[in-house]
Amino acid sequence: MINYFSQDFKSGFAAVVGKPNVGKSSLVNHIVGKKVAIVSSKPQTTRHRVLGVKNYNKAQIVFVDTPGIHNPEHELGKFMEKTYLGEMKDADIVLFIADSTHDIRDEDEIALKHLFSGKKQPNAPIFLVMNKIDISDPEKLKTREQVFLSKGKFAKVFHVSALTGEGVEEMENQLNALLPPGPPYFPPGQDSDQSQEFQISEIVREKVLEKTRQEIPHCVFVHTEEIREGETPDITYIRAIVYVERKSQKGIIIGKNGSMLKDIGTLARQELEPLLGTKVFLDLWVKIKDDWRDRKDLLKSWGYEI
Ligand SMILES: Nc1nc2c(ncn2[C@@H]2O[C@H](COP(=O)(O)OP(=O)(O)OP(=O)(O)O)[C@@H](O)[C@H]2O)c(=O)[nH]1
Ligand SMILES: [Mg+2]
Repeated sequence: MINYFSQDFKSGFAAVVGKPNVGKSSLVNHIVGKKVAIVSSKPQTTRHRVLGVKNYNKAQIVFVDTPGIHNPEHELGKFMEKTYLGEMKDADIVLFIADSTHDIRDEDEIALKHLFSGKKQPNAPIFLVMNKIDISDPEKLKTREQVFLSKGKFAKVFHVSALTGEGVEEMENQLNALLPPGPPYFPPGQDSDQSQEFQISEIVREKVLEKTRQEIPHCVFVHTEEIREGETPDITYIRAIVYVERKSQKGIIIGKNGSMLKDIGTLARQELEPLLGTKVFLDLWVKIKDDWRDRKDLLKSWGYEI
């Protein structure tokens, strides 16, 4: 039970950073015990910072899930870069997540460069978190860990699996011990800071990522235009637009006789109904916005403040 009024309360922000697809969002979801960030097998799933709040007896840690670090090729990528660099700089603790199932890659090197040199280098202690230990070879893990450790000064190393939870509680205990004194940032019961509209859009985008391949995941943006509750008892009407960049992409998402869009809608509805506690009528549309990832004005209106 959290004791908010304790004199010796501790709190802090832990930025979760690393290259795409290493399991940052999965780890934050596991810790919070709820899906606060969407997850997929495709790189660059997370585009915004997502908060996951975890309360302990006399402490609160705000885990900040960030977009995977990569070389930005579009204005959207620049927004993502600005996001993770800012979060890294402001954090009390930085968790650098590495995928223990493969050798260090170029994008890890980019991330390490940001961590240990450059203008936005964090002042906070940096922890190396070797993730996916449930499927990694223990000997190779040791060698890989040494390579990461040779790249800069890490305060500690943790071995975890965001999927099974192995090693996560032990890591949380150690993070707790290091937190600075301070009051809680969020009230009881609040485990994230996302609007309902953003959550809905992200769930729909996750289902698009799940069902599609190759270039599609990167060129999709989902905007929830309308949420209408109470008009029909126990049914929430949601209109969401799936934006893509090309006509061919629109065709792929709609699928033969609309079958792909129908599947995406069904999967999204199955997740939205328990979240909203009502039945959901999901009105999904696919539209084309040429090169939206490079259009600053559009990105701004969609909440990507560059
Ligand atoms: N076996 C295993 N798979 C994992 C683990 N953690 C994450 N994954 C899988 O790895 C993939 C990527 O996970 P995400 O949590 O989306 O990774 P991310 O680092 O947030 O990726 P970006 O948002 O693209 O930067 C998904 O398919 C997850 O199911 C783990 O500990 N073990
Ligand atoms: Mg993510």
